[in-house]
Amino acid sequence: MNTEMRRNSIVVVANRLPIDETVAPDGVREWRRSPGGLVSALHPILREVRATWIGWAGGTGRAPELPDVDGVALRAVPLSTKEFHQYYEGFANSTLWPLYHDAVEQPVHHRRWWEAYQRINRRFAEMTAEVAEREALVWVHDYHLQLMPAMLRALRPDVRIGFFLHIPFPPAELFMQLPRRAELLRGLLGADLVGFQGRYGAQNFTQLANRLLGAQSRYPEIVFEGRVVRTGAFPISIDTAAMEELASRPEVVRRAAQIRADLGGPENVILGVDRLDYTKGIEHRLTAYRELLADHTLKVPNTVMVQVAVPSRERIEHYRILRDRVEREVGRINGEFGRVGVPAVHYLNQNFDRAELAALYRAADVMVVTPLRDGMNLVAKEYVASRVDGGGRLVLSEFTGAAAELRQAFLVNPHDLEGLKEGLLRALDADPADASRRIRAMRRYLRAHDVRAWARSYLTALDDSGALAAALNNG
Ligand code: ADQ
Repeated sequence: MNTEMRRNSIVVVANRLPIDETVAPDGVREWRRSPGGLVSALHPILREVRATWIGWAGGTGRAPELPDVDGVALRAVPLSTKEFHQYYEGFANSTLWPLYHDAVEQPVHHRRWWEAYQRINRRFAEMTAEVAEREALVWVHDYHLQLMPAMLRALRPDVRIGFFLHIPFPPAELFMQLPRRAELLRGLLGADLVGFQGRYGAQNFTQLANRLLGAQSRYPEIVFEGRVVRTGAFPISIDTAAMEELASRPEVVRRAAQIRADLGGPENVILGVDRLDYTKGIEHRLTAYRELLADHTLKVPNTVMVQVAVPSRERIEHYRILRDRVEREVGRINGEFGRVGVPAVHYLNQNFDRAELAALYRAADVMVVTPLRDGMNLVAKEYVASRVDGGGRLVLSEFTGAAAELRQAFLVNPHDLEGLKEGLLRALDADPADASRRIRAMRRYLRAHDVRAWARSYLTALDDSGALAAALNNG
């Protein structure tokens, strides 16, 4: 098979398939493409080639047979209830997730979890080996599947393997805490290209390969077991044009006005939108807001805050504790500073559709994004792109990947409570002309650096034949 042919076939491997099972009111079950996320990012690319997506469909027990989604074949990997607990909630989300996010919560280690992680990675590798065409491109995503590249290489040395990590890759001091650190690193080094959100991650990885495995490395290349492994920074982005289009719709503009009216027509609306996760710094921003109310710098009902927190991973202890703490803080703020009919914080623990999110973004004078550590943070990018009116101000934590790109945001260190309060006030008090100049500059940046540009740059680096890049440029 010639090179031109082989690059016309791609396998995407991610823990989750890009679909959700929905149950209609009449009880009929059907699979729908998940909104947003990777699948929209990859859609324009997957359309041009023969594509298969391998991942978990969400339930436990037997894997369902799935229909193609927009021309992409889907293959479900089964997980038992025990495997879900040990591999997904356990090793992925209670060991790796906290450790890779600066250990802001204590990582939990269990040997059983590691065994399950190995077993599930092998299952993903075997299914990929079975479906990948000869010399296909395989693109593996995220921390759930770090052992998979090397396992796949052993089974299918002909395929070209890319890995992309969506979350931060930690510095050596933290990574070295992992009991099975060398194996994890060897797993990743099975790839031809290991991509990170930022340069720090790529450099941490390169140094560790050298220190732990004695690999010869000169950034961005690592020579390991006689092969060259490339690494690099590929900051992910959003579908900027789609966000702009959505935010410009008359019904979204009307809805944004309605939201402001429902909030009592305040002068300032401060907004937070996050998955309910302890890395997102939700409590830090609530505390900053409470103190600004307490010293009368801000007043209800002139200023109100809306905090949207999507429930996530609620069976894990850390998450349950966080939810209680956030709810207690919201209750405290409302108890002290709310008025009858006018809460100081509107707390919404729900999922919203894209149009409602866009309306919230457009209704907010100030968006506060304060993670203690975040690989990228797409919410910050979505907010900026939705401000087609040139309004809005973004307060952004320095510890997000997005901060390296959205330089015109009001950057803050969320650990520094005084600094966070000051950042909020700087944003609220900014001269409208200055605020609008900042938003416009960031919007320009996001137009040039959208999710398609991200996927194209990653796949161009992965595909040594150049054939895929040519197809993408024509497409
Ligand atoms: P996440 O930690 O999930 O992603 P983020 O990048 O902010 O964080 O993405 C969250 C997504 O969920 C956004 O697209 C947002 O619109 C959506 N969302 C948030 N609240 C919602 C709600 N109430 N209803 C519906 N949708 C909601 C991980 C990493 C990030 C990295 C991404 C992509 O932790 O650092 O940016 O992957 O690589």
